[in-house]
Amino acid sequence: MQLVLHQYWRSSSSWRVRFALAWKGLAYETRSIDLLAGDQRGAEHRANNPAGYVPCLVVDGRPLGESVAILEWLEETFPAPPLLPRDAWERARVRQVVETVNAGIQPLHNLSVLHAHAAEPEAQRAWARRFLERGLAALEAIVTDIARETGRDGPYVMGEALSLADVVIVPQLYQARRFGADLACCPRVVALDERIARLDAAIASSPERQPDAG
Ligand SMILES: N[C@@H](CCC(=O)N[C@@H](CS)C(=O)NCC(=O)O)C(=O)O
Repeated sequence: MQLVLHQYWRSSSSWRVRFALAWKGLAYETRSIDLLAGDQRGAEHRANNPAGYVPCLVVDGRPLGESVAILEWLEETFPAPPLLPRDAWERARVRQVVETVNAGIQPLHNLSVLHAHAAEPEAQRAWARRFLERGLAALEAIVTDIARETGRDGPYVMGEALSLADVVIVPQLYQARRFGADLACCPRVVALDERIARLDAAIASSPERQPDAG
């Protein structure tokens, strides 16, 4: 099976997919979509992903957009090593974390949203920080509640087993630091991030390791 990831080095949604591919030991090629040059809005990329965003995974010539749809497809197609728990309730808790990031935080600091909000970089950063800090405080409450509910206190969100919850946290914290968000609101998330970021799969998939890193 040929996997080609259309992505951008600093995109957190792209990093989620690279992290899962690395964790599952899957070989893939990359194509860089330069977000600063506007490649994501071009006809060629939109033919693959009509939303005009990265990432897009092209599987044997068939394109699939939306990082969470891609992560779920990867999990179903390559179930080992797993990134979702066996228990249905725990899977739902993992997805709650994933959607808190994917739907509740990341869209608000997306490039096109920042540009629509303001032309000045400092106003864009202030907007991003506002929603990052609100979202990360919610994420902190959720992962704290999961730890209490499961009785497992790390090293990862669901305990000993890495999950999609961890896969989305590391790229999100990377962006939070880029925008200068105050992380005092989420000490547990910061501690999780530090542990997850040490994994080989997180390091290999990190922005600075990508061929298009600038
Ligand atoms: N929910 C989408 C979000 C994709 C997304 O927002 N991608 C960003 C980079 S992380 C993007 O392509 N932004 C380009 C733009 O806003 O023009 C996903 O998870 O794939």
